[in-house]
Amino acid sequence: MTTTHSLGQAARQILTQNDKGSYTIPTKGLYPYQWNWDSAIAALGFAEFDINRAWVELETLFSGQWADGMVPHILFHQPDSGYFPGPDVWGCGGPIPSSGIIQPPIAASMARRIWEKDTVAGASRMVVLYPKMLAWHRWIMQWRLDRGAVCTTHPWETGRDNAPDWDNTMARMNASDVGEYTRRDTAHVNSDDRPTKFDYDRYIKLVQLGRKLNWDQAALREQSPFRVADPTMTFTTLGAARDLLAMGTELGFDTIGLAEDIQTLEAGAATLWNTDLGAFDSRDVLSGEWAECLSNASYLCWLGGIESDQMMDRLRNTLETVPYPVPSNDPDSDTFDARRYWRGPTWAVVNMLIGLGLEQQGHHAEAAELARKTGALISEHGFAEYFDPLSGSPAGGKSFTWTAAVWLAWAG
Ligand code: 9YW
Repeated sequence: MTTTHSLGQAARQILTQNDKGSYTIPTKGLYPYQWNWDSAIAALGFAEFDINRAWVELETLFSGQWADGMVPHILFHQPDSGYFPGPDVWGCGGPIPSSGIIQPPIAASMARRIWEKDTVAGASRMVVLYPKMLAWHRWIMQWRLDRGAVCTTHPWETGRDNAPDWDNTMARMNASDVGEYTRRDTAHVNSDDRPTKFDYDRYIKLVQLGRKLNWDQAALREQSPFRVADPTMTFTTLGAARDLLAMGTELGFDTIGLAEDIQTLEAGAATLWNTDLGAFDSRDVLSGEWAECLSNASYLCWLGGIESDQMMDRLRNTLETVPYPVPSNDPDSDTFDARRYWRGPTWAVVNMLIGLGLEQQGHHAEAAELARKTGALISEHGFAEYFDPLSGSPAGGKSFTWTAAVWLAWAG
């Protein structure tokens, strides 16, 4: 029988095996670089047994920050032919070869939790880290708002690659001239569980457009066919703004504008409420259409400090009726697919972010229930990238960093 103790050891071992010295890869083979929000989660996991290594993880992430404040979604520290698209395709000019888009900005919220465990040494680490985190926040506020909600400019930015949230927007895009390319992801894992070629053509098309425009945000805002205000980006930015304000106030750092930003983002979060759906939803900024998607990101409202009785009713129902919650797509939706990446599967990492939000807002019973169910899922089915929400069966990459970190920091 596997005990909590031995699972804890296995989780540490995964972090250690995926540790490249100053950054952690999500999993061997499939994802051989440093990913932005994975790294913030890895840091929280490291903080359970090596707090210095936790800080180093965040410091390495911010060493890839661009001069304008942007923090890329992937840092290509070392060449690796096992992943596509690599730095040659992105054509970016930051201090470290990188992608040209971001990911959900959870680093500040994870940094706050690590700092609370380590306020003495943490205060000096924060002297360097805090201004960088604030600069990234300001970059997002400058370039990504629509009616106060935060927009994603690429499905990869939300970390929810092929979520049905983007289906209508992607269907309107023409990618017929994307050219030939070879995917590498399907060489590592089952292609039936991955985004389709239709999706990938459009992912690459958007990268080509960004590169053509030199990743100029003003030009991209004018010309990109993909701009969607989304719960992932909005709630994580809102949560990060609150955490930056709390840390900055406590440590006596620059907090100028943060209180106003929080008000702006709160108003933006309200624009994501789809009354007919009865949930927080994604909104295509260019067409004005709702995605009509209840996703696991809809439940990140609490992480953003936003209360919703209707979301709470839905969460309780999901906890009762779905065998392995929280599914990334509503099981009653026509687009639900229990195995295909962000179109149905349960992601332990999103569960933790939902759970941390619930705790922060004082919903302790629901937070504990979600942590218990996530812990059971991991202990029965291992440290997989994600899981089938109906059977619990593991899918995607194995020995996955963030699933191990979730066990250590929250579910174990
Ligand atoms: C890709 C690394 C990343 C995650 C994303 C996930 C996937 C990368 O893997 O995206 O190439 O599809 O969707 O959330 O950060 O784990």
